[in-house]
Parts: sequence; C-alpha cells; structure tokens
Amino acid sequence: MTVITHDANVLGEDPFDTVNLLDPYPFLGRLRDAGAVSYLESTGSYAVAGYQEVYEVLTDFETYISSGGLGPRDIRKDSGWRPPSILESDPPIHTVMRRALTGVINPGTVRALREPFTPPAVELTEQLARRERFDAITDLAEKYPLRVFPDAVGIPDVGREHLLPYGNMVFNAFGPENYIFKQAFAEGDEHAAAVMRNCQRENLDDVGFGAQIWKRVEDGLITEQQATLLVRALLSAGVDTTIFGIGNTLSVLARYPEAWAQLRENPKMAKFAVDEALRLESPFQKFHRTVAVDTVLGGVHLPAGAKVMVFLGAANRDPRKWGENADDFDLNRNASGHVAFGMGLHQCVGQPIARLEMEIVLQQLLQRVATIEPDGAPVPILHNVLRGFESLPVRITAA
Ligand code: OVM
Repeated sequence: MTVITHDANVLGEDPFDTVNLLDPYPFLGRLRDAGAVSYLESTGSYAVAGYQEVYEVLTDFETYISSGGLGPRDIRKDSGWRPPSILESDPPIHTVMRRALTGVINPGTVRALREPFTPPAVELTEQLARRERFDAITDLAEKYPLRVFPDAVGIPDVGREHLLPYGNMVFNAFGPENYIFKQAFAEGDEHAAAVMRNCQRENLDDVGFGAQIWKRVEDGLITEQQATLLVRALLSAGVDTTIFGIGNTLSVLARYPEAWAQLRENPKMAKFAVDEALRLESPFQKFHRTVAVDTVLGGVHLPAGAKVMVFLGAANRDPRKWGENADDFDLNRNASGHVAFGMGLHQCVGQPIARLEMEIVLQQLLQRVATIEPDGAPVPILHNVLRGFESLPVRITAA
C-alpha cells in the first residue's frame, strides 16, 4: 500500500522496560493491536509487530536497509562499537560475504555434523536421565552448544570462556545503551580481543568452518578482513542463539506433557516441535532496520533515515497469521513461515546448524526421559533482544 492514510500511533510504552523484557507478550499484544505501524517515543523508532508488516520490512531489503545497524542508532552516522558484520551490510558487499558463507555452511555441509554432534548429546542426556530433577538451562542448554559448536568452527580451547560473554555484548548492543548494555560491556575489551584472536587464520584448525571460510580468500572471493569478520559472525551469532533455542524449546515442552508423550511415540516429529517452539518462544525477538528512502508502510509515512524496530517475536504470535490459538503450543500446527530465523536476504545462515543441535538434543532427551514437568518457576533472563531463561528447573522420570 503506497497511499498515506494516517499517522503512526504514538506509544509511550518502552519495549526495553524491565517488565516488558521479562515478560514480553502482553506488551507485544498491545503493540500489534495499536495498528500496523507505531512510533515508540522511548527509542525514537517506528515499530512493526504484525506478521504481514514484519514480512514486508524483512523482504524489501532496498527500502529497509541493514547498513544502519540493528540497534536504535544509525551506525553509518555514528560508528558502532566494532566494524560492521555481514548482518550490518547491504548488497553488493553483502552479496559477496553471503556467497562465501553459504558455500561453507549449507544443508549439505551441515549434514556431516550429525555424527560428531551426537555423542555429546548422548552423554549429557544419559547423565541427566539418572537424576530426578535438573536445570534445563544450566545443566543442558548452556552445555551442549559449547561442547559442539566451537569445535565445528575449529577454534582453540583457550579463550572459549569468552564466547558467551561476547555473545551477550553483541546481542545486547542491538538495544539501547541502558544498564543491561553497560553490564554486558563491563569487561568488553577483553572478551572482544579474545574472540578476534580466534578468528585469525593461524589460530583455526585445518578442517572447521573457520578454515573453510579462509579458503575463500585464497579463491579470491573475499578479503582477509572479510574472512576475519565472517568467522567473527559465526562466533557472535552461533552460541547464545542456540542455547536460547534449546532452553526455550524445553521451557515449552515442560508445560505440554501431551506433546512430550506424542513426541516419544513419534520422535520424527522432533523437527516440528522445534519449529513450533521457535515460533512461540523466538530467541531473537527484535532488531532494527533503517529506512533508505521515504516510504509508506501500512498507510503510514516513514521518512528516510528512520529506524524501524522489527518484532519477530510478535509476528510469530500474530493471530491474523496463526489463528486465535497463536499463543498456544500446537504440535500439529504448521509453523513453517515463522520468522524466528528472520526472512529474506539476511535470513540466518547458521539455521541448519541450529536446527541440527536442537533436534539432536531433543531426540536424545526423548529417548531417555519419559516425562518432564516444571519444578518451580522458570527465571527469565534480563536481555535487550533475546528471549530466554537463566534457570528452568524440571522434574523428570526416566524412560
Ligand atoms: C554477526 C552477528 C551477530 C549477532 C547475530 C547475528 C543473528 C549475526 O556478527 O554477524 O545474526
């Protein structure tokens, strides 16, 4: 729709308010109900929360560009805290970087990871199945990706302890410079330096994704600087997200015993459970795009230079897309089309790795755990853009 019909409704509520971060869904419902496009006074950005508008912004990469950064500030005017990543780039630079990355990470190359990714999941779930209760976050979700992913990239053992704190910096920087941001950046230089060291060719093993990316430099496809940044992108985007993905999936399944029983009978459905859980509890909840040229979205004029906050977690619960039971977990729902991995040009490259990790953990747990239920209240994490838990106590019975 290119006709201006009204102004954006102005919202005084702050998405980064502690209450809204700890339990985002009531606010996201109000944001969706407020209209196609809102203006948020707190951040000075426009906001889209409906599936249709989110889809439109994500797929129109010429109007809604990425080189302004994913946070509320425009990093073209006001440089960011680190050199821009592939996710903060537009064509034609993006095109080159993306091609290099998808040559290395794609469903074909990731299939080979099932073998090395399985034994750590067997070991972890075997140990946990002997217990009556455990913490699904600290005992499982945080452990598994750190066991398998850094090896797949091929980084050394030293410095791995910086990965989680670094991911915490990267993602919190997609929000405002509030106290959460400041806390994440308290020892930021140290974490960033350690991660950057592991992106250098000489510090990577010969076989991992890191080495494969560096091979593209020899092929003349990308520069050394771009190779460094692509390895950095893997290490930035690949740890926290999968931890939250596993944790959120278990947080949902612990509340739906019938679904657990159904999955035990038919473990091939694990894939669908993962997608439905990602729809319902999307780890990456929101980020910004920048308006490149004056445009109209949902009848509202958006001026060039404006920031638009894209609420993935709200689109994934939009009743107009998912029906009146959008807030419920439904194993028989077709969750495909959810935007938990984004949509369009920048859609998550690591998706096959993330899906593989989540599916393996879930399948191994299903084999060994007959029932799983909450054992006290989950503790949501205070984070600017990621949705997840720092603790999720569960009680189980072994199979
Ligand atoms: C990157 C990066 C960092 C965080 C997230 C992300 C979800 C990418 O450095 O490229 O994608």
